[in-house]
Amino acid sequence: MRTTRLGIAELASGPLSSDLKGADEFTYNDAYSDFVIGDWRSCMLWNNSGEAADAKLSGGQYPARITAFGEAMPYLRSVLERTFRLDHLRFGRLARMMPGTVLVPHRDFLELNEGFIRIHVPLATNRLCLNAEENQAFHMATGEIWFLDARQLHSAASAWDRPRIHLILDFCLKDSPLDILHNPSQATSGIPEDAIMARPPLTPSEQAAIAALGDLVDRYNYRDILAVLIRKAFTRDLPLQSVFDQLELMAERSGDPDLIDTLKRERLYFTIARS
Ligand code: YCP
Ligand code: CO
Repeated sequence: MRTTRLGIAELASGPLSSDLKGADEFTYNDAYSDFVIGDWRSCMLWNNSGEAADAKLSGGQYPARITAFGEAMPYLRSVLERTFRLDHLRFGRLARMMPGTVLVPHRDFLELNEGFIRIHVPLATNRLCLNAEENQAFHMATGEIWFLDARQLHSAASAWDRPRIHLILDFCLKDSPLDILHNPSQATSGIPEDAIMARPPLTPSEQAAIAALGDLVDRYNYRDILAVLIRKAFTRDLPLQSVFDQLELMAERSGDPDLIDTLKRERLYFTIARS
């Protein structure tokens, strides 16, 4: 199944905000910081060991064990127990994305033998918080339950001035992603229209401005230029793969062989293989 909105979790704003207030004080880890430009951190609520310090996804056992941080969100836990078949849950995390952050376009699960059914439930978000997949940008609203096909190239960006908080759940189930729900509704297909951001094409002068960054790029600033390109992909019709293409063209224009080599390696790591 491709990325789809599966349904809506009924979240009562009072009890949810009291859970989230507590979550302000949780310890967020730096796992996966190489995918982040800005500040994106996560906090384990369920994992293999029940120890929040085990911060990375791995193969392993289910049902997952709840951590002390998971226990400290009793309202969220009650909603999740009612909504999801938690006996198939492997990992549950809070992901906190700070203002101005972007994720480098990547595919997930490349380092694992098997992937998971990846679910996002936004808990605190705004229309200025977007995800992108291949050649689409979209917004996931508070309480919506999304299946994200995380094996597709994807990214995220926030232009909101507050932390974007998502719950990320990884399930192990051979059946359709819909089967992680106690009460699956009609299967829809693809990203719904009302979630998609209109992205007009790059204007000729924007294209020229991007090409000219090849005169500026070097090994000290290429992450900044990468961030500019990623951000542009959320407002302009710029497929995520072409973010890497454009950066590679700039590196070639710069004539720096080390930079060209670094970009090739990084693109491979984010999109093809982690070894
Ligand atoms: C995600 N993938 O797409 C995560 C963020 C890196 C791995 C961190 O939400
Ligand atoms: Co990802």
